[in-house]
Amino acid sequence: MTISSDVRAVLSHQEIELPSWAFGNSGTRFKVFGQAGVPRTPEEKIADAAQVHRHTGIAPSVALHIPWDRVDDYAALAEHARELGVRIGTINANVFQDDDYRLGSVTNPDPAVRRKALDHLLECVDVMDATGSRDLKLWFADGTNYPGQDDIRARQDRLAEALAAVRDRLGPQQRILLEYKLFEPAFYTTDVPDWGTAYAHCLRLGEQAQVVVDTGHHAPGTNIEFIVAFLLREGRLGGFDFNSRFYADDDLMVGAADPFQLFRILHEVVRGGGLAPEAGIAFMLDQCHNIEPKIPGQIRSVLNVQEATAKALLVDAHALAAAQSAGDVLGANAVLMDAYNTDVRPLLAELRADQGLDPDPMAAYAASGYAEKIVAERVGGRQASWGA
Ligand code: AOS
Ligand code: ZN
Ligand code: ZN
Repeated sequence: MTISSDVRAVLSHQEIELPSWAFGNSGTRFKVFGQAGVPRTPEEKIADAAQVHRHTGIAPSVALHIPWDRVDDYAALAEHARELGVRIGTINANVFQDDDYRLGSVTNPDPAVRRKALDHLLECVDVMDATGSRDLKLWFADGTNYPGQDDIRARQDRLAEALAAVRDRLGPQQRILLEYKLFEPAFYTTDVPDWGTAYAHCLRLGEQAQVVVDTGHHAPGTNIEFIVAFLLREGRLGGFDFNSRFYADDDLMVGAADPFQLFRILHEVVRGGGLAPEAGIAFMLDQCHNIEPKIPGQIRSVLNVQEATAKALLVDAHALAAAQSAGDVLGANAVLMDAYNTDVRPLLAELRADQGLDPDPMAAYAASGYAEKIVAERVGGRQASWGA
């Protein structure tokens, strides 16, 4: 099978953003398994991300997490990224790790804690100014554990106030990406628990606020592709945090648990025009590689998204529309399944060869010597989650 020029064009400008925290040691609350050669600094995390881009050709940006990636000079960090052939992407704020945030950050009943949290969010916009980043990703761990613990409505008011203050601080090209999550770490109420809550806040905030869909943040059985279709149709899908899950927010490699779901999501992205650069959808990974090696884990994830995208692009849109309008249930389903069941790996290998890349990025990385080099050079690598 040869790849059509349209499909090739779309695939060749696809971009997937890597999270800096995927390269450091990470684990569960039970154990963090350290790996040799993990980065000690934000500069080294960016170098590892650049290595993923070198082999895949479609991962040209890396998301930072403040304060895990705090440096004195963010413009210099952005320059470092450029020298390595990548750029700094989304800035992720962190208002969940300080003792002060026990009862919440921007929704905390204590105005002094709310002020501290807001100051951090505004500091993140300063970082964006220095790095040239477009997006500020906001995920709040805020919520309550017990009925009656705090006033649900008042917490929404406090949230709205903080979000509006951040919105007012944004430059014209900058955006808030508001992420929702069903539960955890709060177990009774979460202040942004679902896409509807995020969407309602974004509507009030205006055009510069968009919803982020983290694929691990829903109740089991939730139809995520419906959410994607809806938000895209409303012009409010800002991006994805891709990962996969078997149970809750597992943060496993995207496409590992349910490649068919990933395909269904990307089909809706294609259907809604979300792959066009002007749609502004940020395709990000949000994963933790607890037991697998990190750089190959990221390469595998990027390839999984690319394969699902290629399959989604192979859906015969005319045949699908014809079957749908004829009420041909089985025929319409067959059109989708034909695309999903296509082995796109040869097409993608061909595309990479045409771009001057090794057709097999996993093998190319293994043969590159980079893994051995970082093990030899880096001693005392950092944990992703609480080394600032
Ligand atoms: C938390 O569950 C979320 O997925 C966030 O995106 C989180 O901020 C990210 O994992 C790193 O901070
Ligand atoms: Zn996330
Ligand atoms: Zn998450």
